[in-house]
Amino acid sequence: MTTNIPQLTQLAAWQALEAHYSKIRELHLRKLFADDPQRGIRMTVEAAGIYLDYSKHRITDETLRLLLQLTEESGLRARIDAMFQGEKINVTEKRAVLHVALRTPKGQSIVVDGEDVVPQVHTVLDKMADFSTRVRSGVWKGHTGKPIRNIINIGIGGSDLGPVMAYEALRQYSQRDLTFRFISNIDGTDFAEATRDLDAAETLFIISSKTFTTLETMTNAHTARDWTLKTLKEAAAVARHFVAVSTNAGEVGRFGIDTANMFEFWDWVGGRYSMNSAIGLSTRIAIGPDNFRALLDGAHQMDEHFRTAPFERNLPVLMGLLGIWYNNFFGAETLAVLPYEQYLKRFPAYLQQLTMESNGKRIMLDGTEVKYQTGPIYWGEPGTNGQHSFYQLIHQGTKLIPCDFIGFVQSLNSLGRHHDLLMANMLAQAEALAFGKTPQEALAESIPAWLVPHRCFEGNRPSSVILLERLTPAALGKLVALYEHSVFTQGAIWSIDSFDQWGVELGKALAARIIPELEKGSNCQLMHDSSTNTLIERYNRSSE
Ligand code: G6Q
Repeated sequence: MTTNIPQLTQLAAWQALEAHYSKIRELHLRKLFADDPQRGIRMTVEAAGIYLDYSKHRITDETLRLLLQLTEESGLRARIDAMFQGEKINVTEKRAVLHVALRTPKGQSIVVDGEDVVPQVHTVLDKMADFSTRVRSGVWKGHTGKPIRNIINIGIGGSDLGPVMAYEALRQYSQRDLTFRFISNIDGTDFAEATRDLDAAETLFIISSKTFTTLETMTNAHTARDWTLKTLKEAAAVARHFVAVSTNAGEVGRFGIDTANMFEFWDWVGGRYSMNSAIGLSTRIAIGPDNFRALLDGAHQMDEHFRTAPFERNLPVLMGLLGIWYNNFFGAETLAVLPYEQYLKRFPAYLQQLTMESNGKRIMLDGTEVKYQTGPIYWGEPGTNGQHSFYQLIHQGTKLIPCDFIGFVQSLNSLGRHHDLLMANMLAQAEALAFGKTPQEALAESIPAWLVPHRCFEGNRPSSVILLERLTPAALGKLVALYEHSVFTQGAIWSIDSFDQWGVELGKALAARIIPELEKGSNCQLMHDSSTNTLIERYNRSSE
């Protein structure tokens, strides 16, 4: 593939940013705030119901000006337009990238290969609405006539992390008399524990797999079929207890699922960008069609903001640029995502795939190697739990770790003072990271001189505060789209393909080679390296 891409490090804006970085690298947030009493008011943006305070970042107006210049010189606007217009921007897989179409309202159009995809999206959404209403109301019965009470999504990666995260995030809106479980791991423990207390006659499996060939998912799907038939005996039971979400009707049919019970999506929806597609079927059953619609509407609002807002007021663009500033100039290797909302406990895990599978690349669109760092490591845990574990390193360690704090003004479970205490902690952490505690301040607290070095906080540790009103389905849609587009912004500037994932292939191929070597009675001659051979021999000896 030959593509004309800008040589990032040669751009005037990049070089100006390098010079600017060497001037302001030591500048402390204490000084930046002291010099500008309006900073915490000025350096904020509000859009689509999300308030972003980016004042506690190690930036000046000049930093922002140069980062915005970088978007111009690197052609970000054209890349955004290309995505929304359905161009095949996933160049290594020759595919369009249109998760935004999944939340485009009826009546609008996005054309791929001469075909408007929006009506297809709504046909599937309508089919999902009808099916989820029948399951929720008990009209959809199992093989013995009992209503379905348990819904198990079997999928992995993009066909699991979005559904799990969304179910946990929106539990408050879920139909509480239904039980939802998610099986992803090929480790049999995952299946065994998810099903041990369930009655097969009341259990519906959603087999979620874009390709319908993924080893983990197909192994779990076959185990699920055996588990179901062990109780229900007749093969006809499969039709009442299994539905599929896939792009591969042939394999779905071969598995024995009636393709009338298949919910379709398309190759222009990447796995990690698929939670708004039929992959969200479990979410839709859990929260109902209206709430699911609100989730899509929220995401669409953020899509429109990203597509149309000027970059200096554009939330995903600003977040993406701040990430580049730390990743490429300060050399920060990671970013912590810290939701102060228990329902978002799986959000960091979801973001890990979204960000790292998208931007963990070293080859550019033209096939040459990057000369700069790309995607940082994302990680995190909900507050306040993280405060009692790893925050020590963020406050006083030797590494620079920018943080995203995510909080909500209203709690979904208001219990006494809990929410005020939660939010006080979030705000205090951002404040402590930014401003720290000086030796003078420590001494003024009568801390003995010998202890002062241990009790000081240098501060100047950057963070964003992302504040929303309330965790609703719409708010979740906006948050997800915010991060999706921030990942897009970074990938576009780094000139990498954020939508492929070739890095997962080699391990899969090698596993396929090892599988027969671990099977009982196998006499394969082992041809690996000495380490792998010895480990295989040891495993085979012990498992005999
Ligand atoms: C995501 C990846 C990957 C994928 C899984 C499951 O972007 O493509 O995580 O979602 O490997 O694939 P299937 O849905 O095809 O089973």
